[in-house]
Amino acid sequence: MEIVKLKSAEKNKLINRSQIDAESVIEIVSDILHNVRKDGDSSLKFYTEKFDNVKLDDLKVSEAEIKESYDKVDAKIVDALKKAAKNIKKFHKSQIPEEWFEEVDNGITAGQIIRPIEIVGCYVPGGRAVYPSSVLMTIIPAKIAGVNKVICCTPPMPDGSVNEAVLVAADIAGADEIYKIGGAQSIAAMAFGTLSVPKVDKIVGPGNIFVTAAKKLVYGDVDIDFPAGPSEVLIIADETANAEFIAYDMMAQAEHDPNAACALVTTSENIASKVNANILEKIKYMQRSKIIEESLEKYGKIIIADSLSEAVEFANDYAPEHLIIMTEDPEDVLKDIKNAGSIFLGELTPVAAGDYGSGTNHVLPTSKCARMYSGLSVDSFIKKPTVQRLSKEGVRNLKDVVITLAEHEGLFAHAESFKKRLGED
Ligand code: HSO
Ligand code: ZN
Repeated sequence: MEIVKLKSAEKNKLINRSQIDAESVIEIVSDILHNVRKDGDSSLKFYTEKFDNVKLDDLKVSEAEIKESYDKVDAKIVDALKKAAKNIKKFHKSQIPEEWFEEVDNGITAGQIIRPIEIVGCYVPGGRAVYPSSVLMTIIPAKIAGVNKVICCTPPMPDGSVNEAVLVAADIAGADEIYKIGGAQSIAAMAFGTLSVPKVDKIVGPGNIFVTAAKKLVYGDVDIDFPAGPSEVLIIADETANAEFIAYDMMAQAEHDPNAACALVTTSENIASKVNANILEKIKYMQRSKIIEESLEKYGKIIIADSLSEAVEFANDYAPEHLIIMTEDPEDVLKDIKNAGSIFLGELTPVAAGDYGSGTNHVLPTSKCARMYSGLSVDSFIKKPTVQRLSKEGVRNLKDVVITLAEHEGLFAHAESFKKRLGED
């Protein structure tokens, strides 16, 4: 990888990475959405045959299939999923917000109550990215938030089955229903509802470009999480960092996708060249070396900063999905971090910890979206209706504000509704 100086390089070029070009598939996705909305299940079966090469009579995964999946999955994997689920549950329970009320002014109390979304749909990709861990990450926070029904959609294999580890993970996480539907057609099914698939209020979970385009198009009919692009990591390191660890952290993210973006910004030229040498040496032994090579070639960067504060400023501009801070005092650096999906402190905390078991969520904003989005959390699945109550004193207290502003806005029924409470005309 090329090693560049932050000062001399064009910052925008360094920050730039793969963008999700949903525009390019809008037409075919719109067509799919339209047809599923019009023809329901028969259209879902048509697309499943067309895209997944299987003719299905029943789109729903049966209880028996879920039971059998446990026998097909190695006991070690079931155990690992259970342990991961335990930590993810514990972490997300702490995210449950409190309801509150306060006296805003004399006689006026107001506050917020917490209510879960009623029904949620989680998309689980097939293909290269069959990740049972992501099944835990989408379903568990919804269940912890108190969502009444969580359904899952995932593409079937040509024999009509669904990946057994995905089924086990969905069962451990507490999914209520699982459907063998993938792609844009599954997003349409969940957004509009069909005879077999219930209409949901919110759709979450990563997917390919068709899924992402479909989610964007149904936004408004339902809520969605955020557009999910290829994985990313940015590492901030000083001279105390471990170059070998950094090399593996970069390769770990790069192996997700040829379009993944992995960058290191460091104050140490020594670390920069050591990381480069480590990657060159180790890449050939990695099972996914082709994907890693392609990703690092396209979006891999090693950048030298003059100071730690310059590195932090760069990180904030980069707004990475994952940020690793490998410096002498990571907590001190953390104070100045503004934009990042999930943050990993110290050399013993690889992104893989958060991917699988530290409890935090790994469905995170990419492509600079960490500037305005947080990752999936309990908050993603709740609403906070506001509540207020006025006493006689409160009505008297607020009279001038309400009547004056209502009359100014020409809304005399508003003013009148208030005057009535005062017992005045
Ligand atoms: N790092 C990925 C999530 C994942 N890793 C799933 C392993 N499995 C999110 O960018
Ligand atoms: Zn990962």
